[in-house]
Amino acid sequence: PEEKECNHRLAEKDGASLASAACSSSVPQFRDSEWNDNVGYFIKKKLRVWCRLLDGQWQSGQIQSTLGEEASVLLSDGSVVTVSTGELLPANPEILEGVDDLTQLSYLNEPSVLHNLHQRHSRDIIYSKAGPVLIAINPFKAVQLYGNDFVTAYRQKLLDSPHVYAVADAAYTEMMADERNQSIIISGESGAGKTETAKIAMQYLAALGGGSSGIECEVLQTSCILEAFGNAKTSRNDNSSRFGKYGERKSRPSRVVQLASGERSYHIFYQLCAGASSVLKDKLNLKTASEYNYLNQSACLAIHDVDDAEKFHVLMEAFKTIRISKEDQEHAFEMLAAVLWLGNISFKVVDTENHVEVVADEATLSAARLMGCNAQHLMVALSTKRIQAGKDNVAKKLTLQQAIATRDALAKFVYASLFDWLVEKINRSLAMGKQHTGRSITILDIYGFESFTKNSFEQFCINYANERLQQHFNRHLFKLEQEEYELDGIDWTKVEFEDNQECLNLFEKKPIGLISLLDEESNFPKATDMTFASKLKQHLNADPCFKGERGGAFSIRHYAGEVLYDTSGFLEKNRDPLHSDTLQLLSSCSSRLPQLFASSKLNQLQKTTNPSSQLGAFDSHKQSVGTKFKGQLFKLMQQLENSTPHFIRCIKPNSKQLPGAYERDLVLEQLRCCGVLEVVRISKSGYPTRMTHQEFTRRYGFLLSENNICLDPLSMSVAILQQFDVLPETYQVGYTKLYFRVGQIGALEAMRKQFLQGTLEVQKCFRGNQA
Ligand code: AD9
Ligand code: MG
Repeated sequence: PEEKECNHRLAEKDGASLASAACSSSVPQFRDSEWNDNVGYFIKKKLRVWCRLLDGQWQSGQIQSTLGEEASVLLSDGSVVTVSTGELLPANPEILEGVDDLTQLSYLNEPSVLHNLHQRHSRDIIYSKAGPVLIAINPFKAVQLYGNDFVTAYRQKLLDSPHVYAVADAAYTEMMADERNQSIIISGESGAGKTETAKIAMQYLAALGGGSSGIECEVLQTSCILEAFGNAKTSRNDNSSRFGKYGERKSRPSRVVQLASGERSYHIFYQLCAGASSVLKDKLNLKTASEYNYLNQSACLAIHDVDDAEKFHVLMEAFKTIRISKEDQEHAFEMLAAVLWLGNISFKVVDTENHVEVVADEATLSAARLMGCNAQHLMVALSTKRIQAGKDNVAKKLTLQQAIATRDALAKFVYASLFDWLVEKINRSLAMGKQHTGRSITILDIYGFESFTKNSFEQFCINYANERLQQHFNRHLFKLEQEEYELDGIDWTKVEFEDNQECLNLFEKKPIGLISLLDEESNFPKATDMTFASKLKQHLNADPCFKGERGGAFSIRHYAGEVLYDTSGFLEKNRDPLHSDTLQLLSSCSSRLPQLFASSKLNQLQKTTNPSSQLGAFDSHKQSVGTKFKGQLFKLMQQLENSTPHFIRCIKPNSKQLPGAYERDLVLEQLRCCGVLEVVRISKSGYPTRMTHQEFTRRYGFLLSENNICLDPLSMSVAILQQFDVLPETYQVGYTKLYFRVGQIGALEAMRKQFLQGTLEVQKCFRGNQA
């Protein structure tokens, strides 16, 4: 180690003496990709580089010498390694260490981006920017960045470091100034902090609403209600949002009927069982959570440090604040209890073909009573299916498996409808009683792009949605850039942007896009996942974004990379499992909610199919899950397109939910998936570094000879650029700013540093003489 230490010092000293001789040559021009030809320059100027070691990790260092394709590099820990020059990338000059905005970096390669975020994370600076995008790294601990003082500081622009508050403030200010709706789009993987971030944004907006006006209270109570009904404990997040207003989330209402070990169903079920008053319990014939099949199957009934009974009381208060009437609350609780009792309904097999009848026990009677239907009708609906035989309708008995599926589909449908109904209520309540301006800020908390080793229908839907959002994002970014360039008199045709329209066409084309083909196969009784896979191959193999793979798999080239999908389960998951018989049963109920749920489902169908279609025709006109998803997505996109978007990408720095730990590969993967690297790439293709002429001349003006100093800032900028032979294709001169291609400032900075060091040497010398 001693020897290494020695080496290191030697190198530093060497650097200093070299520096005094520098500063006469012109600035070399190169992009990241061409930089290998300029390794010599990095050696000469002792510039920092990133070096990929055998374990795949990047470390910073300085090239000492090169021989053919090999370079010897002095690493920052003092050791010297020999690597192929292909394993080297340029690192950023020190003044760019830990910058607020990644696009300010001269070199936007992966190690530089990762290092910058890591630096900030280790200092508890959890927010950064990548151009217009806010990056939020989950701290997994309380950070002192929120509260009234911070709200005030951001409101009054006393603070300008990246923050959710700054994003919320921009949305609010633009809404007021432009009279345009705004949207804050938050994405990231499970546990990355989307919901917390959404709440922080809401806190800010609520505080602007005037604190005591009551808006604050109401808005925050809203998230309390939505969390109770929409969130659940998963293995990755104790408070995971499993149910959103927009977009089917992973395993959407499936969570009602099926749980994995260590996971819970929606919080509200446990809260209700633990916290309901004895009067309410009697009314609902409610037992403890452990007695319900839908809750006890995962052997996980409680969450560490969470008191469900207390949460229930908080929820009741929230209902009161939001003005959900006592009657509506009770209707909602009845539906919850009905769902729980449905899960306890059992079947007995009556013949050798595994056909079943429903057991008429407490579960069946309670479920029927809570929904307000005839118990006999419920039993028939759950154990038979009416089919058209010639002109007649005949009831066919279901097998055990079919009956269970029918029962679970009913439970899921009731819960999903209840959630939608509640969201509607809350929105109406919030809109009431305020002088409604007609303008709004939508906060969207949406699951990010996913790529696992095995990807199924859920990933297919999620990634499709993210592809749409990415296009929205690209177009917005393009528009922003174009506007800025045009305003400043820059020729923007030299900036290239990539669009992902091809990939979207692959999903949406009719009649031979992925979704259409999936629907076609789902409607074909004899089809299997394998016939679906070969159909895709047959029709889509010429598509550049598609590739048929072996064993019923296929891959799609998404903006964030290629994803391999396994078709097994696709057809089943795409089919709407709700039978027309079940829907008929619901519309015959005497309780208000089941009726409402049935009629809104029928309405939805009539909008998308033949207006004359009746209940009986439901099965043949049923909308597939994929098509319904596409419809919801289009509606969402329409809403987003009518608003000014603001983007926040949440990053999970480690998979153990620990404060302080930073797993580079995990972060890199997320940066890629949530499009941050894409922003960086887009920035690279334009002119990512911008400086006003004033800023530029202030920093580099001293490099000029005396007779240029009196010029105006724009002319001075041009003079500096000319004096140092900066190639014209690497910059553009705007009215107010200079626009540089990526990497240019780094080279100018190196020159400036060397010049200053040179001056320093002279000064030292001078002072020495004086003494
Ligand atoms: V999921 O897709 O809904 O499973 P989210 O929503 O991305 O997920 P969530 O917001 O629930 O994640 O955050 C997970 C946990 O990270 C929280 O429960 C907090 O303990 C922690 N977290 C997230 N953001 C912050 C923060 N800004 N400050 C402190 C945070 N803790
Ligand atoms: Mg969440």
